[in-house]
Amino acid sequence: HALEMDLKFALQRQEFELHYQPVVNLTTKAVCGFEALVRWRHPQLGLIAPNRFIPLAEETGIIVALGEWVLKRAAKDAMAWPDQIKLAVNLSPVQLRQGSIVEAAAAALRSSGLASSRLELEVTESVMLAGAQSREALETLRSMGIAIVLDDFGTGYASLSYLADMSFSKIKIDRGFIAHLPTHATSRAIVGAITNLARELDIEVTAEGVETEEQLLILKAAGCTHAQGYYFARPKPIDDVECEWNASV
Ligand code: G
Ligand code: G
Ligand code: MN
Ligand code: NA
Repeated sequence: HALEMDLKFALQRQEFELHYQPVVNLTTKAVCGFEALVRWRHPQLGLIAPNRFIPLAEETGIIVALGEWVLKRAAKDAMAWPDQIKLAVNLSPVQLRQGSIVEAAAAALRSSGLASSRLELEVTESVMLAGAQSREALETLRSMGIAIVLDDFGTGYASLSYLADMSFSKIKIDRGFIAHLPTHATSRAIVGAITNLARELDIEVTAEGVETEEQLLILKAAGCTHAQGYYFARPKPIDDVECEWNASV
C-alpha cells in the first residue's frame, strides 16, 4: 500500500500533470479539441499511467480532489487555445455520485474564464445505471452549457435505449472496436451500427484509438464525424500541443 500513501500526498506535492490528445474533425480535417489525460510523475517510479492510479484514487476518495485539480488545470490550459478548440475532461463515476462535481466544474470555469460551451465532460456507460444523484448532476452540468460525452461506448452493460433518454452531445466509440478494424467483421458491424444510431439521434461520433489510415477510411465510410488516436497524435504535455491546432491532417 505504499502507492496509496504516496497518492495521498501527490496532489500537494504537485506530482500530477496533464497530457493532451487532439480530436480531429474528419470533415474539415482540423483539430477541433483536446482530451486532457492525467499522469502521475512519481519521484521514484517515473510517469505512471492513469489505469494504475485512478482505481486507487476512486477507492480512497482522492479522485474528488484530483478531479477538481484536473478540471481547474485543464480549463486554465485551454484558455491559451483558440475559441473554437474544445476541451474534454474525463469524469469518474465517483465524482458524479459524490455530489460536488457541479460546484467543481463551475469553479473551474469561473477561475479560468473558460466558456462553458468549450467544455466537454466524458462519462462512461456506468452513469446510465447510476442513481438519481448522478443523473441530476449531469442534468445540471448540461443546463450550464457543458457538453456531456459518452466515453468508451460499447464496453459496458447499458442498453442502447438509454442513449435516446440521456441526451448526450457526443459518443466516443471504444478503441477496442477500432483496434479490430478492418479484419474483424463483427467490430465493423458494431461501428456501423453505433454510427447509424448516433446519426438518427443527431449525436456526434468520435472514434477512439485510430492508429492506421485503413481504419480511418473505414470509419469515414461508416459516417463517423470525429476521430482521435495515435494515427493523428499521441497525448502530449501542454507545451507540445500549442502548434497543433493549425496542423490539418
Ligand atoms: O491516458 P490513458 O491514456 O492511459 O488513459 C487511461 C484511462 O484513464 C482512460 O480510461 C481515461 O479515461 C482515464 N483517465 C485519464 N485521465 C483521467 C482523469 O483526469 N480523470 C479520470 N477520472 N479518468 C482519467
Ligand atoms: O478511456 P479514455 O478514452 O478516456 O482513454 C483514452 C486512452 O486511450 C488513453 O490511455 C490514451 O493514451 C489511449 N489512446 C489514445 N489513442 C490511442 C491509440 O491510437 N491507440 C491506443 N492503443 N491507445 C490510445
Ligand atoms: Mn476519454
Ligand atoms: Na474512451
